[in-house]
This record gives sequence, structure tokens and C-alpha cells, in this order.
Amino acid sequence: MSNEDKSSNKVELENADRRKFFGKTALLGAGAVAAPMTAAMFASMAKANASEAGNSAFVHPGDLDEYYGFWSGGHSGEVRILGIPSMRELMRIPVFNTDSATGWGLTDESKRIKGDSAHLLAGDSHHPHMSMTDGRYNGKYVFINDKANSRVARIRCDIMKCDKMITIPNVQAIHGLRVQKVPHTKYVICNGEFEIPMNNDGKSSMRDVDTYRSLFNVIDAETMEIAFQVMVDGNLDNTDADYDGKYFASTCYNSEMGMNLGEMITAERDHVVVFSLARCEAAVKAGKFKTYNGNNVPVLDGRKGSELTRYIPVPKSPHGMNTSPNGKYFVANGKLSPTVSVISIKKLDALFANKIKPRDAIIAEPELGLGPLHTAFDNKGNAYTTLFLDSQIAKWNVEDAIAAHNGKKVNYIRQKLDVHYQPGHNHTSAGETRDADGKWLISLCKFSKDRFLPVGPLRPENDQLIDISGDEMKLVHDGPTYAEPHDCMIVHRSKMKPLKLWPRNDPFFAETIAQAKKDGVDVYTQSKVIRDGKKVRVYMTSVAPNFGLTDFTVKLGDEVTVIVTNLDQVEDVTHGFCLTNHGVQMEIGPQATASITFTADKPGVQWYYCNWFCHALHMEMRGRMFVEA
Ligand code: CUK
Ligand code: CUA
Repeated sequence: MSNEDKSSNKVELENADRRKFFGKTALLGAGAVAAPMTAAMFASMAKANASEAGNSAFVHPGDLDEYYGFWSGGHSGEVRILGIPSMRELMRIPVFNTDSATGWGLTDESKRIKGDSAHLLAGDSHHPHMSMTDGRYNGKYVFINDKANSRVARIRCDIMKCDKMITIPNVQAIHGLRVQKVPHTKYVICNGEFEIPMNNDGKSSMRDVDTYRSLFNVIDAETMEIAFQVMVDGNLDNTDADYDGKYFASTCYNSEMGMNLGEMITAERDHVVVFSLARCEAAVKAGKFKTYNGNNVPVLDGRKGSELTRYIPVPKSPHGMNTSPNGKYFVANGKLSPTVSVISIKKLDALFANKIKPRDAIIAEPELGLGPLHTAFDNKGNAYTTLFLDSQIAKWNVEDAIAAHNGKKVNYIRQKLDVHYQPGHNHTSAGETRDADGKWLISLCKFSKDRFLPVGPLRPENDQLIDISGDEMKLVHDGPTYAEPHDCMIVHRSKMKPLKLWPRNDPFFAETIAQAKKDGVDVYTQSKVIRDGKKVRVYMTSVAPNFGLTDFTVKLGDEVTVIVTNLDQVEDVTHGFCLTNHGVQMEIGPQATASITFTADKPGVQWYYCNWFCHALHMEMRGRMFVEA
């Protein structure tokens, strides 16, 4: 028996065991199970196989995962990091939400980063995607959209914190988001989903649907400012980029411009919009744009007939848009059609030169099952499409689908695997890059139903890990998740270089340190109270288990800013600053400076304490704020 055979055997036993437990009849690979296994037998077998298997999902205590997975937290507004294949949750990165552990949304630093939307406490994150160089992850940034408040944020992967956030003007609901893959991520691309009047000032044309538009948005990845927007016909849903640095493509599900469900699904065909990057950049340079709503963001006209875009009709309300890692195809997922549409990227030059018709760019339209939403790829020419209504993943071969489209009698479907239940996105290891390695597939299921202990009316989602290294997909892990991962991306750990300590004077808190310098305070050596009218700035160092100040004094009604610098040089020694009864708390990582501002509106003694367990004398790490009435 080869290692791979043993691994497969283990997985089949695990599947069979679980299905039996839940009394399911649909037994995949039942022939492999001779007799019921006891838990102890299974555990010892799983362990033995895990140590020998080539692609085992079992990560022993103390062992490290091979991949980082970045998960969107959906309407929790955050981003999460999971280890793959263990599926252990390693970290949460608050982005559009507010977080009392780290003080995200409460600290001065996070409010500055959130900028014009600092007052918003909620968000809906969907699509986390990492910056790339030559079509490969470069470990630098992860970008994420906020559908709820039309924002895009960036996470710095050295510190794993959000360091930039912008609100996109002229649009509502930023949905699909990806990055330019080649030659590098100069641009982040994202779709404005909900169509609105171009000048949305409430004065005119609010009810005249003909004036509604949806925009494609191109953001400079370094400055996080909008480079330009492109007006389209219909609305936009998901998007992706090619591997040549030439084209972006977006799905449109409401070409009708309907304002209610019935109106939105009347047309048999909607479309994919393809954008020519070179033509768009040239148009911006030539000044061929307009501006709206009193801002100066260039808006290009990419509606039907424009030289900037091409519209490729595809069946009914397409959803996901995925580029194959060999750079040959854009795949639009049919949603209301049981098909996906394969667009030849090579043919787009001819399409833009008007040498072929839009539908000529479609070179396959395989029928896969009900409700295809998103497609992922391995490195062997196979694609994996989620079937929302069928609760399955369809594995199909792209070249065979093309052959079938050309009239050849071939079966392009390789396998259908039950998932639990109703999958949305799926994602393969490095599958949106040239490094696609065909090892793991995540199915992000919208319902978990009977898969976990019941926890009240609200249930977790279920992110399932599937081994795709062999000929057959094997389900190996159920991963309950909190509302609601839409998408994830999987990057090999060799690409990542997270820091262990904060760099002194890091840009994340540079403004805070600049203020300290103006106040004549060296945050790395001094603890000091500076009064500036009704404003009081309290600088203190922290070294476990001491704050630099065991007390400080302010007057009732003062606006107090507490600035704490963690001087500990020891990895993993984070301190906190929490002021009782004031809603004030924050994280201060080793060598970091963090600040938080509040009003001293309660007289008398107010204790503050360290709320990250940092030392045997952590409980004693506290001090008093005296508030004089
Ligand atoms: S969307 Cu949620 S399942 Cu926002 Cu990418 Cu498709
Ligand atoms: Cu410092 Cu607990």
C-alpha cells in the first residue's frame, strides 16, 4: 500500500463513520468499511496514517500548518487567519468591525486608519485577496471589501493589522474584489454592486431608473486611492484579473436594471464585462472622463459601445468570476443556469479589435449541476465548481469541456462530492495564482444543519476541508465558523514573513509618536503627563508587570489621551490598557505604542489595569486615575 492509498483509506473510514453516526444512507466509499470502528481504533489508525500520509489533514499538537488561510468574516466585519490543513483558527484581524480585545475602532490609531468612516461600527467583509508579483502571492498585503459601507481595506501582512481603509465614492455596496496579478499588484479591482443615480444628491432623478449606474473601481494598491472608475451597463457582481496584465472581467447579474427580484431575473442572458486596462489608463491620461458628486475621481464611460470594454452575453445571472491558473480562461459561474461559461482570454485581443463577436470568445459552456456559484482550480487542468442548490462540488476537466463544446463525445465531469450544505465560494491551495498545487480545497458551506451540536436557532456555517491530491476528492474536516465567511484564500507559509515584535516608530503609530515628540516626550524612555488646555496626554511605558505610572491626575471633563508604549522585548508579551467603567481598552504589542482618547466624566478614583495576562503579577499591574471634581 502506498502512502497515498493509506491516506485515502483513512479518509473513507472517517467519512463512513460520520455518515453512519448521523444515520445517512448516502455512503460514499462504503466498500472500504468492513466493520464499525471504535473511537479508539479510529484514533490510533488516524494517527498512524497521518504520520505516513503524503497529504494528511492531521497536524499534531506543536506541529505547524503548511498553509495560511485568510478568511473573510462576512457580516462580522473581520478577517480571520486559519492554519491549513488543521483548520485551527490562529488569529482574528478586526477590520470593519469594532473589537474590544485589540481596541480596534476604539484606539486613536485605528480611528485614523478608518478615517472618514471611523464612526461606523459595522461591516460586511466578503473577499480577502493577497497582493501578487508575477502571478504569485508576495506576502505583502491582503485586501478586503466591505459590501455594507462601500469600503476597501488593506491588511499589512508583516503585522497582520489593517493599515489603510477607504470609502469608495459614487457607488453603493462594494462586492467582488481581486487584485491585478501581473506584472504585480499595482491595482486592486472591485465592483460597485448596487446601481444608483450618478449624482446621488436626492434632488433629481431618484426614481428614474434610467439614470442609475454601477461602476467598476480601480484602486492604487500602494496609496489606497482610487485611480479611476468605469461606468457600465447593468450592475456588477464578482471580478478577476488575467495573467497578462491586460484584462479584468466582471460578472453582471442584473442587466435588466430591475428594482425587484422579479424584474432582475427576466432576461435569459446577462453578461460578463471585460475591461481593457491599457485603454482605460490611456483614457484617463487623455482626460476622457467626467466627475460626479463633487469629488475629483475620474469616471470613464465603459457602457456598451465603448472602446474600453466588451460585453460577452452569458446565461442567466452569473455570479463568480475565476481565472484559471494557467492564464487561459475566465470562468463565469451561471448561478440560475446549470452551466459555467469558459471565456478564452487569448481571444480577447481579437474581440477588442472587433475581429470576432462577443459570444465567439466563449469556448465551452459545460453543464455541471444546479446553482454553480464559484470555481477553483488545481494544477492538473481540473476545475471545482460549487453547486449551491445541489449541495455538491463538481470536479470537471476544462480541456474535456472544451472538446465537448466542439462536439466531441467526452465526459468532462470527473466527480461530484456531497458537501454540507449549500456551498458558496470554494478555494484551492494557491489556486488563484501560478503556484496552484492541487492539494487542498475548502468548501465554504452556508448551512451546517446537523453537522454540529445544536447551539440555538443561529447555527455556524461549515467550512469543509477536502483533499484533492488524489484522483478523487476526499472530505477530511468539518470546520464550524461564525457569520459568515464568503471567501478565503490559501497561501503557502514560505511566502509569509510576519514580525515577532513591532518595529519602533512603525507607520501604524507614527502620528502618535510625532505628537509625543512635539510634547517633548521620548515614549521609549519616559512616562509623563502633558496638559494642553482641557486636553491631557498621559504617556506611560509598560514592562511586565508594571505601568510607568501607578497614578495620574486629571480634572473632571478633561479630554484624556492615554498613550502606552510596551517596552517588553519578549515575543508574545502583549499588555493591555483597560480603564474601568469607561469603555476604554486596547492591546499594546511588544515594542508597540498605542493610544486611546476618552472624556474623564466620572469624579474620584478610577482604576486602570492590564487586561492581557502577561506575568505572574499581572493582576497587580494596575494604577489609579484621580479625577478632581
Ligand atoms: S459572494 Cu458570497 S457566496 Cu460576496 Cu463572493 Cu459568492
Ligand atoms: Cu501586563 Cu497583564
